[in-house]
Amino acid sequence: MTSLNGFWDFGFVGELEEYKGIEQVVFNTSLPVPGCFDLEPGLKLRRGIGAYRTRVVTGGKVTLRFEGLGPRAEIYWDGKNIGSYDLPFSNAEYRFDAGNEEEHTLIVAVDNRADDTKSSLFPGFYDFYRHGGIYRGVSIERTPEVEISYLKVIPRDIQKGTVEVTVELLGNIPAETTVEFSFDGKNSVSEKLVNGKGTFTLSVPDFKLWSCEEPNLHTLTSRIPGAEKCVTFGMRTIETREGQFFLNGKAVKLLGYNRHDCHPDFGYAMPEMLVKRDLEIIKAQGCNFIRGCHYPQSETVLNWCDKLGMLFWEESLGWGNGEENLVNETFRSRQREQTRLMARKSINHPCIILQGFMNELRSDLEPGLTLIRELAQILKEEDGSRPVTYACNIPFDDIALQEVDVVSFNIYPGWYINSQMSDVQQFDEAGLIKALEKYETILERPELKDKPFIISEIGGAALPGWHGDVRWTEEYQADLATTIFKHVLDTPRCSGVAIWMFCDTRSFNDYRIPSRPRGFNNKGLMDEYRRPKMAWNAVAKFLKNR
Ligand code: ADA
Repeated sequence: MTSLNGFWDFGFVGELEEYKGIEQVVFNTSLPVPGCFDLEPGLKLRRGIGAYRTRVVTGGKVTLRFEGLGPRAEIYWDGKNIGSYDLPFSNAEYRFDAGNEEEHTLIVAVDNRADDTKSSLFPGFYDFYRHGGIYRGVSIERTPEVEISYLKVIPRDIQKGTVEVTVELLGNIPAETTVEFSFDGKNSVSEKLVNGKGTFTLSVPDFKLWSCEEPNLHTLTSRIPGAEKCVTFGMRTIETREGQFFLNGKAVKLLGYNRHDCHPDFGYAMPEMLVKRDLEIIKAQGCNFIRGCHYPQSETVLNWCDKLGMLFWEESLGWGNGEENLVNETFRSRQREQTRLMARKSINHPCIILQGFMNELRSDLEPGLTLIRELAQILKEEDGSRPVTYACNIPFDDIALQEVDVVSFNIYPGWYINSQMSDVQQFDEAGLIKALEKYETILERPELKDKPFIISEIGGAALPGWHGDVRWTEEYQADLATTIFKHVLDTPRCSGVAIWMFCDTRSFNDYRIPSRPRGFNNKGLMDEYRRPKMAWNAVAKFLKNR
């Protein structure tokens, strides 16, 4: 596999010009890949086609891989269109004949203009910025005759140290193939694949459990003649019963934040050092949980969560999708495709203890209910070892909570009016608790009573440096956040919280501007440069002293 990361030629056609096709682009500069072109000087927050070009020496059958880009792109090889990319943030593969062994030209024309068609997964109005760029790594490899395309490891018995391993081959598949496995580079065992597939129960020698405190990892290497694949995994189990989560058989409460994998200077092309630092400061505060809002995550994020022992909720891309999307068959099939891709790419990460989809979809409507069923079914087919959920913002009207394993509510008492509190200006602790208890009555329904409940979003904004005792001040946010953590810890029926949110995040600067001062969603307990607001320090103190 050859990484194509590095400097690519770049040309831009702004949205005020008519875009006539890739031939029109003048490649007059260079930009880094991964990167977001609309954060470059001169192009900051501009909309249009950003075309990236590189040269690759290869030939014959190849596989080109993207770890994630957005919002959409057309891909050209030697001037010929070899595919479209329309699942923002998803990993994608393009298999094609590269031609003769020589230098070829690869162009990725990223389009960050608004696509407000009903089938779009990333339309104009989401509350996080639609950056244009190649967010994550790109690589290419010659496609072997037969390859190990999938290797899944599901921990089954953490007393005995057994895992269920599934292997899939792709290419010119023989009727029978011998596959050799080794854990941590030793102790080989052989098994037989029939028609390129097989599932086996294997024992991990000298295994150590993965937990938040001791995140031990193992590797599994699989080999067939001419191909090899190695994955990292952790020995841990995650179960839901009696309204709680059990990690390795022990009840665990999830305490943490929603985090956008985003930065004002890098967009979604987050440098690894910053990712690691974010996770470390969340952990150092005393938290154990992150909801990766609102799209499939990078390997960088998930690898570091594995390494640091951070529990993670991964979800497919969605934001408040209404009936117009939910009845659109292309939208639905894109959701299904993205959800399946996400489950398969992330299958071996021990950090993922919850899988979700479609933040705040209209779960009060029949097409919402049927899509929830379909997506939950896909996650169960691909995995089955992790609980499934979705973040619901209409708890009293929702008709689909029974379809998933975990009940998750996005609720904003103390911030948005209509959130079971009147329009408070000064912090009202008793009112907040009363409002939370009202939501919690929903959990008394018989069909929900054994499901864990988490508050998947809650919080309020503070403008950094704005002080006083009313809404929008750092003091108000600090009181709100500490009261919420306290309530979650004091309430056995509540199995966790992801505060909205870790740090301020760029949002749309058009018609959302009245509620998004500075062009940012300001509900972070840190600002966008990860400088703590009062609430961050107040929560840290509270969690240390509990
Ligand atoms: C929602 C949504 C978030 C964010 C938040 C807010 O519930 O899921 O993405 O927009 O509200 O800040 O209003």
